[in-house]
Amino acid sequence: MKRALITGVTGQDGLYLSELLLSKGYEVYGLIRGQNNPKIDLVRRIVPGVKLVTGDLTDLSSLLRALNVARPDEVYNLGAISFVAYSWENAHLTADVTGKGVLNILEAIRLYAGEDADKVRFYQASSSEMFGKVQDVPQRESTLLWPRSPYGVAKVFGHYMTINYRESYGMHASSGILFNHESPRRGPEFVTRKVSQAVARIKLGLQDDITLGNLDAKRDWGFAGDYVDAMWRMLQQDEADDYVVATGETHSIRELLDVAFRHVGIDDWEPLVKQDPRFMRPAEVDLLIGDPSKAADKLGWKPKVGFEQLVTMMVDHDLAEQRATTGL
Ligand code: NAP
Ligand code: F7E
Repeated sequence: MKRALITGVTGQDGLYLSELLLSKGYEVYGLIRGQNNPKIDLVRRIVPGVKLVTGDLTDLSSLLRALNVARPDEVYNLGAISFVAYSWENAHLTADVTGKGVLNILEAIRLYAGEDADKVRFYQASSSEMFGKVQDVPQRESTLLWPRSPYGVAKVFGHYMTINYRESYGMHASSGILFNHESPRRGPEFVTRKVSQAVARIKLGLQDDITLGNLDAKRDWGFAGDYVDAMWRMLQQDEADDYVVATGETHSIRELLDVAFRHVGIDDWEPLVKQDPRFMRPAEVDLLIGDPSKAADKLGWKPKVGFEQLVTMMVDHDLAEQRATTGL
């Protein structure tokens, strides 16, 4: 039975990855931070098979302890401060968790495993935000990185640290450059879930309108359940490497609104959408579209859920959730 340790187990991807690994017969350990993390109940409900170990990415000794408990064959480093807008307001913290946290977990693995460090396979959750002011369209593994936020800069540090540990110590350390991926488990601070929740509430008469920022940005949005499968596939390769994981399609926030509102029978959404500079970013990433051909060729990975299916799945989920909580 293989053993895996997941940091960020309480997050969207941590939950999907836990389900995937448990279904493959893994013994799964999830790192939980904080003395009374409110998301523990969620993890216990959705993936009761996961064993919880306490630790924080900013605390190297806690990571060493967690490794000694989990004794993992595979480590998936999904823990991060992941909300880009928040990273400007908390840039040092973002650098410590999202950036230096990667160094901490890599170093903890090296100290824990010693000469066998190559036997503990490592996945780093890198991000398309590293492409920022994009230098190629579509973006691929070789595209020059030009991050536009403290989050993006921290992810670049983690990406290169992962490559450095691979090259310096022969570690099986892979970096997955994942484009935006969403689901009904997405945090409500991200635009897709903010829209799906608001559309459901507007449809049910619980909310009048929604206030957003930049409607013209374009993202390559996929389904989180598909993307955790790509993470797992990376760690099953003989050699560690870096991979872009994306759908190869891009859509604007306006198109997201089109699909979400149309799904509940509202064609003209303009009167229901307000804009506020509060939701604009000091530096925007205008266009993301990934080229997933390396992941397709080497990992045999392909996304299964398309953009419309993703958005309607999220709206349907939020309609059901709002109905259940309000009794409507
Ligand atoms: P998420 O839902 O925001 O989850 C982030 C996780 O990080 C949570 O479990 C959180 O735990 C944990 N965390 C925060 N600070 C920590 C710390 N100091 N020590 C240990 N854990 C900590 O993010 P996600 O969408 O699942 O994304 C997973 C990873 O992929 C993240 O690294 C993200 O940056 C990256 N990524 C995401 C996307 C995407 O579109 N979703 C795309 C590319 C890359 P708490 O419950 O304790 O807060
Ligand atoms: O923004 C625009 C916003 O916050 C998407 C993270 O998982 O994916 C995610 O980062 C776009 C941006 O995601 C609102 O300006 C407009 O252009 O949903 P988001 P993100 O910043 O792309 C990457 C790959 C990650 O790695 C990150 O961890 O939508 N937008 N109006 C808005 N965004 C938000 N959140 N709220 C608005 O009201």
